[in-house]
Amino acid sequence: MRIASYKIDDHNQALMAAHQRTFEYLSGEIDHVQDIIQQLVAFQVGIPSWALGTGGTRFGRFPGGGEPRSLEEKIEDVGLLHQLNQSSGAISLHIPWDMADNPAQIKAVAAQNGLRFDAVNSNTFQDQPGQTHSYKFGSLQHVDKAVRQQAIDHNIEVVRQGIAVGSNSLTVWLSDGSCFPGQLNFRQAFQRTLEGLREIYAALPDNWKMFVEYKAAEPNFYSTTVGDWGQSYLFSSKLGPKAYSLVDLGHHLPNANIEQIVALLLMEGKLGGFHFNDSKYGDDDLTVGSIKPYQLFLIFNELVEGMDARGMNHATDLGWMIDASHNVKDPLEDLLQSVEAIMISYAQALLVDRKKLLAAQQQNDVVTAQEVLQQAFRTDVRALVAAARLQAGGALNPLALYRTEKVREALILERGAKTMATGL
Ligand code: AOS
Ligand code: ZN
Ligand code: ZN
Repeated sequence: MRIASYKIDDHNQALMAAHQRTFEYLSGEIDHVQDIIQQLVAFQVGIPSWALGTGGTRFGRFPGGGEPRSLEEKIEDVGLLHQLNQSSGAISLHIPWDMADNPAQIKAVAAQNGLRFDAVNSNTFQDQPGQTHSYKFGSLQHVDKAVRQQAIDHNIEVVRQGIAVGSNSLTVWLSDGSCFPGQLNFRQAFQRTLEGLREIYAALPDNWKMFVEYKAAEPNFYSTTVGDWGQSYLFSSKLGPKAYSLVDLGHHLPNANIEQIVALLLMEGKLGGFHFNDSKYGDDDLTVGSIKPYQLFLIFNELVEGMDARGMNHATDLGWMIDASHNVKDPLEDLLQSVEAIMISYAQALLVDRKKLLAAQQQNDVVTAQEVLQQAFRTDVRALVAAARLQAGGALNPLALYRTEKVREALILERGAKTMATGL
């Protein structure tokens, strides 16, 4: 379904006077407002295909109805989000959950919805029906060459499918590791994994990137073969210039200083992209910005500083993707909230007075340095983000319009109340 454009116009007209008031006040406080708005308009976040259905835990899943039943419907859902916020212009596919058997048609549906394809994800953490070898004891790290070969072949097939739809990056997240001390020879597991990644890397087209995603624990609870940014960095630097680390915010040990990790990976030219989400305890995959918004801002602060120092394009030089889904919200509302949180943090990071911060750092003026950061973080930039949306043709308040248009109800009518999106 699509929302008629006059409905977006009517919605915007109804909110315009209030928006203008806050926007005018805010623009009086900020330098280069128009430049910032242009940067916000250009910034697009990739939506994971697996977050369009209701998430679950190993204890249960409570699907909400109207979930997409096919890849085309997943693309249409992301198209809806993009129509509302104009900041969700990409979808990230997960193979084999999203088999694109008919790439030409899939590409056409994406184009109709104004979307491009972000990184494609491989899956060697589940056994699929009819699969020859099991991944119970890992995939690329496995002691049996035949299992490793199956995982390599799968990743190469994912690249093939990605090429067919016009993606240009592969995210490899391995659940490989061990559950108990003694189970695994760490060094050999690393070397076997590297060997497999090298074969996959060799199959990448020249303009492709490989993102090596790391994760501290789960499903393996003693060791993970790509367990932290150090291991991911080792793999990506040994692989070559097309390989990068991918930072999923929920994949660190508690209280890890993620912004420092981001700064150093960026410095080394080895930061490839993000899986945004939020967490209280572990890989909770909660709505972005719902638990630790200051951390998210500090990460964006390092990103803006580091990307500018390297002359990078904020919008295009890293993969910006969400990896969040939960079991008690309408997935589309959850994603609207996540994208909004990302845009807010990015806008706040653009407001940081860099000269003043640098001077404070040079003078060891700790108080001023903190004030500079918190001045930006405590600025309510929602009107700025809304102004960018308005300029791009989106809705001033996407969530409100989603509700008044009864989008979920319409999707339930169209697709049924008992639908189950493919994915976890
Ligand atoms: C798993 O924890 C990772 O975040 C991966 O990115 C994974 O492929 C994705 O979450 C889908 O399960
Ligand atoms: Zn992830
Ligand atoms: Zn995860």
